[in-house]
Amino acid sequence: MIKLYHYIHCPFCIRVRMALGALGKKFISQPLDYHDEKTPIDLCGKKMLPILTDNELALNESLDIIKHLDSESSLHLDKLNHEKDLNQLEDLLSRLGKPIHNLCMPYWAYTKEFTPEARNYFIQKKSVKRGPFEKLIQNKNTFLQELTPLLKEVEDLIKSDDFSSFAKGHKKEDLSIFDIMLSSHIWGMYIFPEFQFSETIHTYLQNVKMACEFEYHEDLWKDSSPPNL
Ligand SMILES: N[C@@H](CCC(=O)N[C@@H](CS)C(=O)NCC(=O)O)C(=O)O
Repeated sequence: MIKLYHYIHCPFCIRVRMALGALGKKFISQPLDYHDEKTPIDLCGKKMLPILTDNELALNESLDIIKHLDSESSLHLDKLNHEKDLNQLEDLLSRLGKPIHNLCMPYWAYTKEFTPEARNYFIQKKSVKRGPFEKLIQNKNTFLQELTPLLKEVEDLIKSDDFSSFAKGHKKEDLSIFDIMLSSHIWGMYIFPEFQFSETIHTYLQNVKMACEFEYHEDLWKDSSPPNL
């Protein structure tokens, strides 16, 4: 059976989990400890997830994985060939990434996903680029202010005619790779205390969730052990 190695919080991993759900593919879900360098390096030569294994094959780019899974292009993968639209989406995702990751990383780090060892590794690694996590929390209002106009762009994109047919009628057959790329990238904000998406974005995300049978945290609660804080 195909197996997905992933980090629960990682937007690129969520992309693949959403695609697997939308395609109705059964898979072995393997959340990985963030400090485990050996497993991804043994599989693909570098420490980067998601990784999907399928018999002898090990793939580690989210879009390559989805192309491999969706050979019939049910997720309208032809959209990836429209360079202008793809560049526009990827540019927005990268601008969203900075405030979302600055806001969410300190909270992701204290979910059950992270053992104390994994948390130390994560905080140390991510602080190099972003600065100390306590400063990220102290500066949260700055990042929330940065995020507001970007989420307005997301809302405009969702409402625009050419980006998503799914957003209009929430028909599963209209769900595309663009819906998955956008949703997986902003999903993490659900963890940020007291943050609320606009009604338009929340409704869109919840419909994507349904179409993808996506459950963000379920892997962490398969057994009854308490959070490893
Ligand atoms: N282009 C890759 C990006 C994947 C990626 O950036 N993964 C991050 C997690 S969000 C990672 O594995 N980072 C390893 C690390 O920071 O140690 C994809 O689309 O799959």
